[in-house]
Amino acid sequence: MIDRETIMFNPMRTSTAFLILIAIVLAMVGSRGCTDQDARDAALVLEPIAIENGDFEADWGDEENHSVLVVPVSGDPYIAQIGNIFTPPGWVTWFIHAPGSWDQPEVRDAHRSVDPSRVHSGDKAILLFTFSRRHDGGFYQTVDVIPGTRLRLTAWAHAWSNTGLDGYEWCKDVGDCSCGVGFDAACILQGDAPPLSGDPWSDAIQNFVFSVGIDPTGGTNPTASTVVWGRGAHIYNAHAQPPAIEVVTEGESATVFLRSTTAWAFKHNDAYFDDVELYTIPHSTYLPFVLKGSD
Ligand SMILES: [Ca+2]
Repeated sequence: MIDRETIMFNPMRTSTAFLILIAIVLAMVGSRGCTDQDARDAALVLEPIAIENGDFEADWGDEENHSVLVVPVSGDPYIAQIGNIFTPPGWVTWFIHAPGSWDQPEVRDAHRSVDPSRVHSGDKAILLFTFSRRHDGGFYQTVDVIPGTRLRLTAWAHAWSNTGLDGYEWCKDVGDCSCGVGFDAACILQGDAPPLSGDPWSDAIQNFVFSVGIDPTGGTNPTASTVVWGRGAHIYNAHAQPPAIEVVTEGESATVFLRSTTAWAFKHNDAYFDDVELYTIPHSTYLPFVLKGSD
């Protein structure tokens, strides 16, 4: 297990300047401030492609699937059956595996009846989590497509990112408090967060990165060079969308990926996903827009 203290923190007290900086950043980004695609979206004609169980409402019992793609940092990926990974119907769970550095997550439904803030729509979302360990993983699904089609993928996600930090005992283990942002809903583009400083509270903003990706060739290895990933986003306490990704398909199938990556072995590294949507963008609407936040 990675010792959080050895990786990131110096016993330095939070400075007033950092607290002010964090407050300014949070005020600027708001709860859904990761992208400014609204104007572009209004000009697009988007044609949905069916994603099986994209809203994560299906009962796990429909497939009773424990399948997971394990991706060693060296060696070939392989499919395993892991009992505490309740893979949602239509999807395959995946994770990078380097024991002690990148560890196996657990997966299960998140029910609105338990905590409505974890669900973007309907009665359920999906939860992927590690306890006092880091993870780099998510879900994938391969869909049939027409070669040469431009696809656009979006999803909703957020984290509960919580651990014990000196001076912030009021946040420890509190379900609607994430280290770095407190009780605020936050969505900050990767690269726009305050730089790492050794201050534990400020640095915690960068713990989680959510992103979506597409392999336009239909491959299922999330580490393959053919996967095109969108820009990451640090999202906490409430659902928001990391930047969408667009690709042009190269074959008759494409694979969509959801990803959560944690920087540190926080006690509660909980990632929630909901409402995955895939669209085709007709050629007539290929306008010279540039997606802010896309690489
Ligand atoms: Ca849902």
